[in-house]
Amino acid sequence: MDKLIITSALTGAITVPSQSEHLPFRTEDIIGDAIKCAEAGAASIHIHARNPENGAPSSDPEIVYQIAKGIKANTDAVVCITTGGGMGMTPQDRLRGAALCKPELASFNLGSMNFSMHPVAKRFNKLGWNSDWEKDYVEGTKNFIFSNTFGSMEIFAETMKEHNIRPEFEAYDVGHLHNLHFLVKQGIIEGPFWIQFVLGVLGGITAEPRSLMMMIDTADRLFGAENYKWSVIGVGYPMEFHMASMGVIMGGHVRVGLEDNIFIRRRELATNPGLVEKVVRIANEMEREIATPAEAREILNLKGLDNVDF
Ligand code: KMH
Ligand code: ZN
Repeated sequence: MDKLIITSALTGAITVPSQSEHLPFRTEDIIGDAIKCAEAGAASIHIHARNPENGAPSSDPEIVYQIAKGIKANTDAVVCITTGGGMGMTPQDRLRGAALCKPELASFNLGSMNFSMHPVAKRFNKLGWNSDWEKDYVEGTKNFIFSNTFGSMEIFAETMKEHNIRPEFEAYDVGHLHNLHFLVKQGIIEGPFWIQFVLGVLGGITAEPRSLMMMIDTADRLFGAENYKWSVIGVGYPMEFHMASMGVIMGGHVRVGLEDNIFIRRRELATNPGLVEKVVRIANEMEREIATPAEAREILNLKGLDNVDF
């Protein structure tokens, strides 16, 4: 087995500050968490920008740049910049940060889907929200379609090729793997692939062991096991740790972070470094070694920190 690549997804665009006091949204706090996660064992840091004033998801490329630069100044972790963005952003908005920074990795979402967290709103309608935008944002996901058409996927592919960015393919359901296969057959994308199985989004496949097995079986059949590496993230608690454990024992890789899950144990809020530390403990118990950023670069064949623009 390869050494284990741990990705930390620090803040994302679905968790809102009312859900956790530990969710970083100020630029310096996002950078601070990235440094601590890298020290804890994360080889890759998945970043989104937030409005530093109120914590709302942002597509401002300047903020993305500041975050990426702050991480690079303090760690050699791989920086993976989102192109998934958040609700209300166009594909062009979503690409701006990656196009400016030309990172080693950027997310590449493999299909359109419902993408909802509206059940969370019920709880905070009772408890109260920290900021005005949160209620509308969370409730608004009930009617949100996360748009990744074939037209926009072509644009994502062209832009990433132009800037020599390796895509991290985000697959939320089995059909997304067939979409990737189609893009490959069309000559739009070439292997080998780095695929993140994002399981448990309301609108995608569940974060259950049998769902992950189906994703792996499908990817093996479409691409051949030797032509791709996979990582998994289970959205929500305790699914994040169930999927992490499977990633560890099956030779895949693992993503964790407050972007997708806010608990470390039942009813106990997590911190980003705490989530990485928990995966390291699971991996240690299973005698799976943890990859350094340098080893992750080798495993994923990345262009290196000297070739990014931040
Ligand atoms: N938070 C994940 C469910 C992206 O950034 O491109 C979605 C995600 C997408 O990570
Ligand atoms: Zn993300």
